Amino acid sequence: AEFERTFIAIKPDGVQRGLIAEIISRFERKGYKLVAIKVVIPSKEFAQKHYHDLKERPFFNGLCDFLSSGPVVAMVWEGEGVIKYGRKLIGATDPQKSEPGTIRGDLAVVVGRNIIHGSDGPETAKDEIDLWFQPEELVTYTSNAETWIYG
Ligand code: YYY
Ligand code: MG
Repeated sequence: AEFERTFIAIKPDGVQRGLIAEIISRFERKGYKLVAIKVVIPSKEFAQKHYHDLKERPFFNGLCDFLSSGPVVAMVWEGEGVIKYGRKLIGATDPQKSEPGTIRGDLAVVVGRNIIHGSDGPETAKDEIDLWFQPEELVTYTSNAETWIYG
């Protein structure tokens, strides 16, 4: 089956803290399918493109400095409802307000170091996947588990 796709990135704090496997496993165990992954250090200009919607915000410059400060694990995850539910797995932007059980709720403390990014809707998911990945980097395949996840 073909489902929607979302862009998920483990930010430099998540990578440096050794949380890559922990974060990936939450999406994997849920039943979502990984269709692209790479490790990159984005340039500041690239970070500004990624966060262009926030360019008027006071934290924009620091945010872009931070995103470009080290390796990021960029991913595309696929599944039914993955854009919206992926945001649920991630939790509220401010980890102080994220529920326990969410990635930010369990693993982060402050908003400026909230370890993970996820697209906030279908439009941004498409734009962010196009920004971070070439089409040929996205792999279409059938997971053996699919029939057990979706029936
Ligand atoms: O989508 P999400 O990451 O949950 O939040 P956004 O409102 O898109 O902000 C992007 C990013 O900016 C957020 O993950 C942390 C940072 N940020 C901040 O440092 N201070 C704020 N008051 C709001 C957001
Ligand atoms: Mg956002």
